[in-house]
Amino acid sequence: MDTKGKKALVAGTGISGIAAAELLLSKGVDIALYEGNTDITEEQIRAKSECLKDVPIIRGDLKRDEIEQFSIAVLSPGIPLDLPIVGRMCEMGVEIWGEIELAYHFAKGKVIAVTGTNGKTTTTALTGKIMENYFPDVKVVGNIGVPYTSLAAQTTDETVTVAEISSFQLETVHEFCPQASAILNITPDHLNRHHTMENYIRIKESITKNQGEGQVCVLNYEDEKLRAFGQKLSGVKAFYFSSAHRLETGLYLEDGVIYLAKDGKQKPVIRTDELQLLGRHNYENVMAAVALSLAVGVPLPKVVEVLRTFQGVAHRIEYVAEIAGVRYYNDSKGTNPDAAIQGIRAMDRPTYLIGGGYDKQSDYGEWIDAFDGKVRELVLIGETKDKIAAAAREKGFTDIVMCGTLEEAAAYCHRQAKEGEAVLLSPACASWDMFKSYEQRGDIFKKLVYGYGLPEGETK
Ligand code: UMA
Repeated sequence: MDTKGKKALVAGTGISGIAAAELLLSKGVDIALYEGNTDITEEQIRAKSECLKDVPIIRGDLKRDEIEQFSIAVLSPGIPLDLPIVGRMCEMGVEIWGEIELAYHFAKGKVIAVTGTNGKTTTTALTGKIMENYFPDVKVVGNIGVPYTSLAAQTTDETVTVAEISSFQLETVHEFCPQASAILNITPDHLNRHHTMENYIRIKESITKNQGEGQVCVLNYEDEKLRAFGQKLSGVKAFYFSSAHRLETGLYLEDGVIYLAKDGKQKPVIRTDELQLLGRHNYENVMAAVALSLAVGVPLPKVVEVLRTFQGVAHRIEYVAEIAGVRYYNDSKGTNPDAAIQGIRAMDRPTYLIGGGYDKQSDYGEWIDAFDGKVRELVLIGETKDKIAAAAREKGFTDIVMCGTLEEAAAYCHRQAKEGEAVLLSPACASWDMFKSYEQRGDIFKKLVYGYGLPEGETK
């Protein structure tokens, strides 16, 4: 694929669309911007970047005579491929690129790519920190919140780029080829966009599609689909990690110690009580990050130095404050039932659980099973609140409270929770029905909690 002499349409004016537009303009490519949401004005779009001053902007529908001028369309991850305008562009022979593909096309150096339903952000952030401890130039990009296109032009042959890649982003990659990739786990998520689990799995596994000899794909041995997938891989080498089985070759967890095994010989890497991260899912993230780091040549002692100090990421089972003996946790990144299961599992006290949000057509049964007697009351908000309440009642859980807003839900929990209990925001749903992002939802929750008063001497 080549961008020379072609006119490109950048679809979506969120952070990835704007970064893609800036990259294309800096490479001398003629572009126009498309925004489907007509509530967003031209002025608002232009205000996002100085270089958009003279760029044509199309809003709302995209007609055939408008499409004619473009040979490439760069889609933001939030734009589904089954949208009528995308179908129209495909029919008219427009090449569809994703923002990740565009960045990769212009980027240099080595790429490490992390996907999976849950744990991507923690694994990407930790891998990034390990890389920074060894390589001189490291970029951490992708779904984690920094568009790859925003940094692609700054990369050199010496750069190591660690990219968190979502299924939305994988749908539109063509030549993207990481030196080392990881698929952490695959459980139901985003089924309203990908329609079937088979399709979702196929998209996640496509992270390896251009990988070959000398490259590595790190896989979770405890995920049966991924275990089988690794056995089918050819060219690219599968490297497994396991939190439940001793492996002949790979990384595994046994009796609170992470081991590196090669040809049946074991070497302890670190004890889990030396880590700042908690929970089995996090030990899996740690093993994936170690495997990725070894795959690109970081010496084990340089890896372990970072493992000892890494504190985790915001919005993922994040401790907010303890007020009057009640501990508040923000797990706004628990955007699907499986992630929220990790959230409630991590609680070691009776918990007021705030859930609900944007409807991704998830099944909430297993999440409710994971309450395991720990949930005092389930406080529901958002588009899915009735659906979750019905699922909970079906499972015999009836301590349910309905609230109109996050403010109302947090205030209710604050009034009810007693010393020794916890309040956890872990919605099991995306945020898009009421908030711009899960970050915004988590930040608002933290602000509300801080508003209840911090104990003497404690700072935010
Ligand atoms: N838009 C349309 N038509 C549509 C859909 C969207 O025109 O049908 C427009 C919107 O009106 C808006 C723009 O597209 O103007 C938004 O684009 P976007 O949704 O792709 O959002 P960005 O701000 O570009 O952020 C994207 C990712 N968003 C999504 O995947 C939904 C961010 O992931 C990512 O951090 C960022 O690129 C940088 O790479 C967020 C996310 O929620 C965190 N990801 C999902 C998840 O983690 O579950 C996959």
